[in-house]
Amino acid sequence: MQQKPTLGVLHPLTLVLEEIYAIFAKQGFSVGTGPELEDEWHNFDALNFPKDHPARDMQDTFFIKDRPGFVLRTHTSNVQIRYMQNHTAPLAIISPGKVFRNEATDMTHEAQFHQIEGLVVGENITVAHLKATLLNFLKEFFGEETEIRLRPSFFPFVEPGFEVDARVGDRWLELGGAGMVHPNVFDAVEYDNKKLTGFAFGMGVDRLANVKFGISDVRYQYQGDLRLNQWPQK
Ligand code: YSA
Repeated sequence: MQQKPTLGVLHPLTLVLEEIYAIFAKQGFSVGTGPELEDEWHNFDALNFPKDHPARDMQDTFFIKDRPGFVLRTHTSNVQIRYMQNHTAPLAIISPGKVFRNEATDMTHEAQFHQIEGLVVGENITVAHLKATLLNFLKEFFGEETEIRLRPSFFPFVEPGFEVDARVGDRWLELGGAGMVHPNVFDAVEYDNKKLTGFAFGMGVDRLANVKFGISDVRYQYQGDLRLNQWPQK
């Protein structure tokens, strides 16, 4: 007798990314992509990280021995630069992808993980648009009762900059960073920083997936354990 094959299921990260695309598509966002092996100019310089500035250490970079000047991208913010170099404003994009950091791993940190970047540029774009966009996304993703909190923070490529927290159930979760695009970033891509303003954000997709599926450890996402699709485990 022929045995019926067991069908596979989609990985939690795939499911979460598909949901994220669908939510942002409704708000008019396109999807941009960029390379994982990136030159330092796109990963750092154009994003207003001064050379030898300690901010470059914030991200525990993997430098490439055989390709001087190249790194494994430490964030998806490199796509902001690549997209603006090839498109005129107004624009609204999200950009998902793998990023890499040479850091000690624990239940909330992996050396390879996923981020989703967002960038909106136009005339008269304000922090209010940033907050409304994030709140709208998080309410659709986690539920109508979700609240959002922006805490002052520093990223070289935004001013002002924020940490983004969401209250899901009775827990406040740290989801990522955000802010208003720094005028030096517009200079780097030859955008008119007198006329244009914009906001950007970057969130950790693995942490979004873990909260959504009740997965307790970010490292489980990459271990090929088929029990992952049965979370939350009883
Ligand atoms: C900030 C401002 C902007 O205008 C645009 C983007 C950003 C985010 C910035 N590029 C960045 O990477 N910030 S971050 O280092 O704080 O990482 C963002 C999120 O990625 C974190 O909040 C967390 O959810 C996730 N993350 C960071 N390191 C991680 C990780 N997830 C898993 N493993 C790690 N090692």
